[in-house]
Amino acid sequence: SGPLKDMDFSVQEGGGPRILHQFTLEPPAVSFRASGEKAGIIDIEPRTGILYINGSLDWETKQVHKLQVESLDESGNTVKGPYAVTIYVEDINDNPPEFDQKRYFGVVRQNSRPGKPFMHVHATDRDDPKTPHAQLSYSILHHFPNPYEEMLFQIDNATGAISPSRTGSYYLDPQKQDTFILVVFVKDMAGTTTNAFSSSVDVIIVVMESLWKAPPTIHIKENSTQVHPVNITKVRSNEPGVIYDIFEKEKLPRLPFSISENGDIYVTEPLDREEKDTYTFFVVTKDKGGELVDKPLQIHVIVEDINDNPPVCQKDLTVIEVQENEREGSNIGTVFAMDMDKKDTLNSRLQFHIQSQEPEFPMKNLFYVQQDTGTLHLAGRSLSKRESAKYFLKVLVTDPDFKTICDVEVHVIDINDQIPIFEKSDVSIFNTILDVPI
Ligand SMILES: [Ca+2]
Ligand SMILES: [Ca+2]
Ligand SMILES: [Ca+2]
Ligand SMILES: [Ca+2]
Repeated sequence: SGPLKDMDFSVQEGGGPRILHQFTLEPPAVSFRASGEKAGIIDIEPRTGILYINGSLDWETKQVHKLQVESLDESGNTVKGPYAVTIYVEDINDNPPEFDQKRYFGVVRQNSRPGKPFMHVHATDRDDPKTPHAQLSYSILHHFPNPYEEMLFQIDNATGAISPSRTGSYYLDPQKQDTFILVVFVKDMAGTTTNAFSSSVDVIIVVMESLWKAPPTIHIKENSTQVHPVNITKVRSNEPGVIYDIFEKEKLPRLPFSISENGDIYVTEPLDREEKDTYTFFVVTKDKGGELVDKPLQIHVIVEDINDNPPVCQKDLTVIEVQENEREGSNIGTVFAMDMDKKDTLNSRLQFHIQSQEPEFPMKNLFYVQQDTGTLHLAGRSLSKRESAKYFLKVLVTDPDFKTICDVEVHVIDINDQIPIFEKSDVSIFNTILDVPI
């Protein structure tokens, strides 16, 4: 108790009738009077000065009650005051959290990124949000069906955002199970005490097929004469408004592909299979903040061969030596040629023909070439150096569209040419040559 002055009080809500204070009378005052936000239960006893509450205050109804108190003399005139008496109501946890909806419906696409929310639940608690009484924590109580060890869905316990778990991102498949029911639980007191209030709600989730799928391997014919860029495929995100981008896997000096803002993929220039025959890159989607939205998709491109390379002779001139005593039919050497087009296809299939022989003495067709291997053989007879020491052959090498001529020179040699044996007279000539001063 004490004399009349400004005073503040804190009262817990729901506490029942009580006395807060007693003001002492100071002559000539004989009584007190209270006015203001009395809520029908707060008052002061005029003669004793007892300030009391005749019932329970409710924080959710009114958090502060402001009253004015004055003291009066016999004639009812104010002696002191009015003074401010303020009663602050303290919250207690007397309200359970309640979900905003009777039940929730959500749609999730197959292959969604783990942790990417596709829906939210939300509950409200009427208690003081500045206290744990209205701090809510969400969790998944039941998961029907629950076919894997880890749940397919997860909930952010603070925000109520529901997203696929890592397992869900991998296994969700509308072909296997297209509907799930989650029972989501919410507790106040931040979920930390067992005597918190709680509520639950059903969440029905439908799984839909993903639009975000890698297209099958793309085949592009090399050296296309079409006007570029040429649309080759498209991708579509499950999310609206994403930004598409291409992410290069190989460290290429340039990547001849682009993607439009709606996911159409283009080749930007003609490709050359002989330069590079496959391309692999990723398509990604990002949100406005630059965060990845979908899992990157791998795009695989195969450059298809066309016959755009003629055969090439390995040497400008192939020189072959043949001894006079080589028998007819003998293999005397090979004309080598290659073709840059795709191996083991007709585009690089080479065939060989002898187009001409110089001189045609003592007859034509002294040689033949195996048409699929390029090996040269003596035809009908052995060669004689006295008839001709050299023959010039033009060998025609063809693929299905191109032809190339490879030059071959055949040297006819005898044993003595091959292994020089110097007779005495020859040696003296040799020495004479060496003796000549330069
Ligand atoms: Ca509460
Ligand atoms: Ca309360
Ligand atoms: Ca070719
Ligand atoms: Ca080619």
